[in-house]
Amino acid sequence: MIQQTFLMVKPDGVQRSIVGEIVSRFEKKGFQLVGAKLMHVSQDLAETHYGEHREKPFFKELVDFITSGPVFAMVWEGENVIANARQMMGKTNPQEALPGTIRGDYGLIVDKNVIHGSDSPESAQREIALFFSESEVVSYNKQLNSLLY
Ligand code: RTP
Ligand code: MG
Repeated sequence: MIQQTFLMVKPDGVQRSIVGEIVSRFEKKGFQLVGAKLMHVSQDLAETHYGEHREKPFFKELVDFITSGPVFAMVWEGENVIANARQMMGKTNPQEALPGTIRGDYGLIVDKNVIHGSDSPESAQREIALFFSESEVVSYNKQLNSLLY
């Protein structure tokens, strides 16, 4: 099923200049970029976005980190993109993420794990709406898609 997901290069990834590398991986896989912006995440947006972790011991640290510098927020579209992007990202803890995954190749510790990705269709819908207005998500046909599907 063709889906959309919300992906975000976290402040560590932006600081380390691997935004292009990360975008490139999803492009080469065959997914289609339909929304993107470099932005600061406000305290409010961070707390809403990570609301499911409000009671966790690492919540404050998580919010402080995601608001510490610009992030690169993206919407990606394609076949089964929600689960597939999570696979390409690797496990939450980069120490457990396999080589070849984004966190496995670029991350060292769980607090600074380079990228966020929606974990379900419900999360994807919620997070896309949180970060992007409707007019910022651009649907368009790519010739290439006829070679993929
Ligand atoms: P994300 O939401 O950022 O895509 O990561 P995820 O689904 O793989 O992991 P999740 O359980 O949603 O956790 C959100 C973020 O919280 C940080 N975390 N720290 N110190 C810890 O034990 C711990 N556990 C999670 C990570 O940065 C994780 O990405
Ligand atoms: Mg998560």
